[in-house]
Amino acid sequence: MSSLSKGLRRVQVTLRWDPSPVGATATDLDIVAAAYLADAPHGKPAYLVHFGSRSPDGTITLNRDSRTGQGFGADEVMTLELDRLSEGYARVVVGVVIQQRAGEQTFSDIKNTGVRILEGPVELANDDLSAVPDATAATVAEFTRDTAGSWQLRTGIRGFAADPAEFAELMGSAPS
Ligand SMILES: [Ca+2]
Repeated sequence: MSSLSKGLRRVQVTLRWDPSPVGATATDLDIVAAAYLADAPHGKPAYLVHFGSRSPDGTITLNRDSRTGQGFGADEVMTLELDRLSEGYARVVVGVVIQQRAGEQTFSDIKNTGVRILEGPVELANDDLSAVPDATAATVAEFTRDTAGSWQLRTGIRGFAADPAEFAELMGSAPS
């Protein structure tokens, strides 16, 4: 075991997208995090964090929420204080979901998406959602606690055809 690998401590996930054209209904994407307990890492989430739901212990926070994608830089920002999560939690999955009040939209309808994962000034991942054009939601990051207790990141985009409520139930499932 390398003593240099201390694991992740405080991570930010940022999301950006271009607003829909003038006259079209606004496009609303949301960052969602789901925390899982060690005894059910792929089961039902212990809790969810999104624009309408906070983490019970304040360790995962949505700092910025956008309903349109307008403005410069990151439209949504979530902070995960992994080193403060209680030992009962073994896994946190972060995803992006399209709110469907404007009708059925997929990522192919949304221009210039961008997802970045940062720890302080260090960029851990930088991707977009173009790999899953037919999806309405996607997981973008998986944080797991290893046997030494350190948090590790697994990146990769996995698309889902699910509404926000269905996605919340499915986002932690093991890949089929
Ligand atoms: Ca939003």
